[in-house]
Amino acid sequence: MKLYYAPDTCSLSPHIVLRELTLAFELVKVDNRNKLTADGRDFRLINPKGYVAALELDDGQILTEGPAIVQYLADLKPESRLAPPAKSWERVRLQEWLNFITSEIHAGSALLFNKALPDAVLVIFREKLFRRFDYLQATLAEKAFLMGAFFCVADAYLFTVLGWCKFFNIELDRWPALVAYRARISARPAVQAALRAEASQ
Ligand SMILES: N[C@@H](CCC(=O)N[C@@H](CS)C(=O)NCC(=O)O)C(=O)O
Repeated sequence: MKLYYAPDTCSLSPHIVLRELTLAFELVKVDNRNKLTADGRDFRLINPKGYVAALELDDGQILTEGPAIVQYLADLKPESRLAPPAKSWERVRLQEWLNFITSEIHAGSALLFNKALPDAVLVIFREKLFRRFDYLQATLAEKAFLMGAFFCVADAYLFTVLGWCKFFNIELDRWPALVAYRARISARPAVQAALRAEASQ
């Protein structure tokens, strides 16, 4: 498998999952500005959507969309318990979290990268995001990870998108459970390895 990624982006989530599962994979860096891969190919020919993450399977198929990729990966090694079994009620709960993260936190944060937006609009988006953080604070004050006691693929995703707060000068201290949650996940060897690998390429 090959993971097409760009540093400091949402592709860190499937990257962490690949390492948590100890699956064999190759990392291919993408320059998101010129849409070229590190080996000089046009990334839009690999993923016509033009964004990371994209996972190339050994049979050549390309899978996109972070929530789909991480579930596909977790199902390759169900014994890892990174996702509850398909068709279980718990799996629906996982999908509820993945959808919340992708539509409310990931998409909500991505807007803040837009330098063309006037400050008054950014304030509105920030406040909306903060209400989502309030909800996460209440949830994670009660449990170590989103699904309870065990780390799951949604935690890799939430960890990734919360990491962007540093780019927006958002201090997470206002949500102490989120600070503790990030620290807990950051200490995982697979997470450290993913961050090191992305920094060194
Ligand atoms: N819906 C996609 C969104 C992926 C996405 O937003 N990728 C960003 C990085 S976090 C990107 O590569 N943006 C570059 C672009 O859109 O040109 C997913 O959830 O995987």
